[in-house]
Amino acid sequence: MNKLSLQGAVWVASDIHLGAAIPETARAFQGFLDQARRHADALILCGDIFDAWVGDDHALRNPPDWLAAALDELRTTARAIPLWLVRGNRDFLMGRALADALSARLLDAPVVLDTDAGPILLAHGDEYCTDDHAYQRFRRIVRTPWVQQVFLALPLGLRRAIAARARARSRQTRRTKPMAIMDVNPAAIAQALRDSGCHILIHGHTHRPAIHTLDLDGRTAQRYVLPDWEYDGGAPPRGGWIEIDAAGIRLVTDPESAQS
Ligand code: LP5
Ligand code: MN
Repeated sequence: MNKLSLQGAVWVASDIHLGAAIPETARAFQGFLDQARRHADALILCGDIFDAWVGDDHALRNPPDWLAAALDELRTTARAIPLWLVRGNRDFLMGRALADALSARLLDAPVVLDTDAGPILLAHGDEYCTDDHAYQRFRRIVRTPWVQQVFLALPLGLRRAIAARARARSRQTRRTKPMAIMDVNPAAIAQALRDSGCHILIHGHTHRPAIHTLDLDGRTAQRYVLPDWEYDGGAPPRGGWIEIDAAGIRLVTDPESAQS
């Protein structure tokens, strides 16, 4: 199991899904990054930072304006505090070239964080949605190294088309999928905690921010779910993060505070 020791105030956010048509979400996230630079000692972005990532080259060679602005903010943050990037199910193709260009570091998850609040298991969370067999099949395929190499060797335009097709298919299948199977499986969570030796888990992906208390073999454990970010959809704004320090772990879900 991967391990990382982080002292001081560690902030964690995920599921921002940065893309071309979400200016208000991008603005709120910039406000959050500014706060993190001022108040955190390290920042972990725990997956699905981007809406769909088709390879580092498209970002580094000639990024569209929205992406260039996002990369600048991330680079500014990484130069102020250590910035760790965890891959999610939308941006599992983020690579070393991107991390280096941002002065950030990739963080392979699941990972045990050794923090001032104690040991914490951290993961994006999609790996725990084990009842979603169609997704887990898709995940096994797209996480296969040779499949990724073949995909990354394709012309950028074709990669973008495949990603758009996968996004469309995902939106379509989600409409009919029972909500329950798109959440984490309790047995998978319990086993992950047992395997890690932790009694605290932080993950994102499900877009169901909450703090859950569970019994793990007679001991109390807690599962923190990170908020997703959505300021453009017309619905009530969603956003937030988790703060870890010697005083404990806090889930911040007040979207307005991301902008202050
Ligand atoms: O992402 P979201 O929140 O909508 O739903 C996820 C699961 N879906 C996915 C798919 C992603 O959205 C696709 C992102 C593409 C990134 C670029 C890489 C492109 C290919 C790389 C090849 C190496 O993660 C969804 C879960 C849901 O979370 C809740 O947990 O249910 O899972 C599914 O929808 C599973 C579907 O059955 C499979 C979806 C993709 C279908 C593949 C078609 C690819 C087109 C090929 C054309 C040649
Ligand atoms: Mn996700």
